[in-house]
Amino acid sequence: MSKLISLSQMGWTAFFQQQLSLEQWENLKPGRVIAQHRAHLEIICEKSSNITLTMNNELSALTVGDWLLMDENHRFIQALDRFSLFSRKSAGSKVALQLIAANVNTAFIVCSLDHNFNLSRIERYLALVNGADVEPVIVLTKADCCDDVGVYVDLIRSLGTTLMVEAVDARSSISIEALKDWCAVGQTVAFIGSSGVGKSTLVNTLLNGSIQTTSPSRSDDSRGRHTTTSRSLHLMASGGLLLDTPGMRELQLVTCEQGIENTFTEISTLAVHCQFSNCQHKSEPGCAVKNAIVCGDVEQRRLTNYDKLLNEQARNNATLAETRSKERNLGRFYRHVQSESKQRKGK
Ligand SMILES: Nc1nc2c(ncn2[C@@H]2O[C@H](COP(=O)(O)OP(=O)(O)OP(=O)(O)O)[C@@H](O)[C@H]2O)c(=O)[nH]1
Ligand SMILES: [Mg+2]
Ligand SMILES: [Zn+2]
Repeated sequence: MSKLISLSQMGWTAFFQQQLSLEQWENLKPGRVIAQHRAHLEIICEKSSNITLTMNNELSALTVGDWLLMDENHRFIQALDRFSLFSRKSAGSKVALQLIAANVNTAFIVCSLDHNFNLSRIERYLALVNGADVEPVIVLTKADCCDDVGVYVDLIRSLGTTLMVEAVDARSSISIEALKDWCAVGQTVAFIGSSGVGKSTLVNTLLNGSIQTTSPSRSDDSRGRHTTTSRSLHLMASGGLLLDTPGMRELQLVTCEQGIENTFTEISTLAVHCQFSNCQHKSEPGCAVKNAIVCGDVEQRRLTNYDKLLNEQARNNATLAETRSKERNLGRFYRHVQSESKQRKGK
């Protein structure tokens, strides 16, 4: 992102402004993380060229999309609160929860109108997106290859009457015009969906016509060399910001029980009326959820998937808690060894 852009074009809103005192506003400079590398973060600032911050402990707690404050010498001062956050269980054992993307407004849940179409998978993505406090929009791709688009749109609407859904040919900029509403100035969008559904195609079509996206970015390292880096945040011609990071592909359900409840609101609402407070909606008497299934008000598939997702996130949470407790114990052990060795040296 080399063009000089304003704070509001970068996604700055009252939500961030209100976190600053007058003094901070006058003396500090807000910046937004647009790329994360092993050794540095790449930051955009209002009406200035990009800034590279060398990685340290504090900065490693930031992710793409985050806002931060710097002093006039571009020293990191403070990270700002996020309104949304995607995270995942890390593959390595060191950090258990890995941050993927922050301050995303809208997630396009991409699903193709072919054999790949799967309601339960879409519900899983919905739970993830709802759990991250991001607004979901279902994008049905390959509409050009499908004769019954309306049938699929109705199926999506059956998951929630207020769900946003658009059917498109991802290769055509005219066809994806309907997505522009979510891509206006200052809006940050991200993509989620399984392999082959057309995420990259959609990204390319959305970035078509934008000036700075196809050329590799340059960032100066300490020796004045230019290194080519890949950016995760791009400016779209429509004015919005497109966040494209590989981590979004491997998201798992962790700490998103609320996201699951929000995705299956009719089940959570009915559960309140079950006879027993700990009803599992299996074979308990007076189960309002089972009754609704018998009456045809709720699909059995919905309940089965709701259970499956809750179990999945409980399992992931359990291993996360286990990793954390192991780390704590290890920490205690190291401190103990250190203090013992100090004592020995002191003697
Ligand atoms: N006809 C048609 N083909 C599409 C559409 N969207 C994507 N394709 C094709 O589907 C194939 C897969 O699209 P990609 O954009 O690479 O899919 P992806 O989601 O990025 O896949 P991964 O990178 O593996 O996760 C490509 O050959 C695209 O040209 C569409 O709306 N209509
Ligand atoms: Mg791709
Ligand atoms: Zn019940």
